[in-house]
Amino acid sequence: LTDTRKIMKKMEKALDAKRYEHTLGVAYTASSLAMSNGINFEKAFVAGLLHDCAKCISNEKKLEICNKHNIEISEIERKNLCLLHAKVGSYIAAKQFCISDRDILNAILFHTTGRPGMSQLEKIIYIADYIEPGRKHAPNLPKVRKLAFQDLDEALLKILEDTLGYLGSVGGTIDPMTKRTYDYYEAYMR
Ligand code: DGI
Ligand code: FE
Ligand code: FE
Ligand code: FE
Repeated sequence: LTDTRKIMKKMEKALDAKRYEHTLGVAYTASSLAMSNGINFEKAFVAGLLHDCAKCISNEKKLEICNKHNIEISEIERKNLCLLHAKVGSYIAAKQFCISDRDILNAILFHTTGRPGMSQLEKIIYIADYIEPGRKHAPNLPKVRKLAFQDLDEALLKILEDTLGYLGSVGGTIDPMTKRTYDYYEAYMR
């Protein structure tokens, strides 16, 4: 793995102060979740540091990167360009941060929508993104925070449910992948 401190310095430059604070929150929360689940916490820390590496890139620039490197844009991403930060982030992690670990790249790629059959690391980044100490205003946060350290799958399902509920209430377009992930884990948990 590339030097963690170097990644931290680069992220501090690439992000605004608030987003960098969130990034550190996700990195430390993800490593804690990794520790309590007996998986590689250094990998979780790096994935946490990089998960939003494309968040402060303008929509125009994200589109430009996708066009230039033949990254496919789905219909829903085209309408909600913010969603693209996951795909572009995963690309940047590979190309600019020399991350070759597929699990880390997938954790970044699927951190916004999730996907059916997520790895432990993918779940941990998805959950840490939602519960990190600086995150506010999400419904059921105290409950989900507690749940996260008891059962990753239960926490994942609750976050997916609340995210779909939130998107429904504000009239946000639901990415088919978010719905598919919810349906998968809803059936899986029964
Ligand atoms: O980048 P962050 O803000 O840290 O977190 P994130 O990458 O999980 O993005 C969260 C935002 O993404 C939140 O406002 C909800 C939105 N989102 C998640 N799933 C979907 C979605 N937005 C749309 N339009 N459709 C989705 O399925
Ligand atoms: Fe994000
Ligand atoms: Fe998220
Ligand atoms: Fe995030």
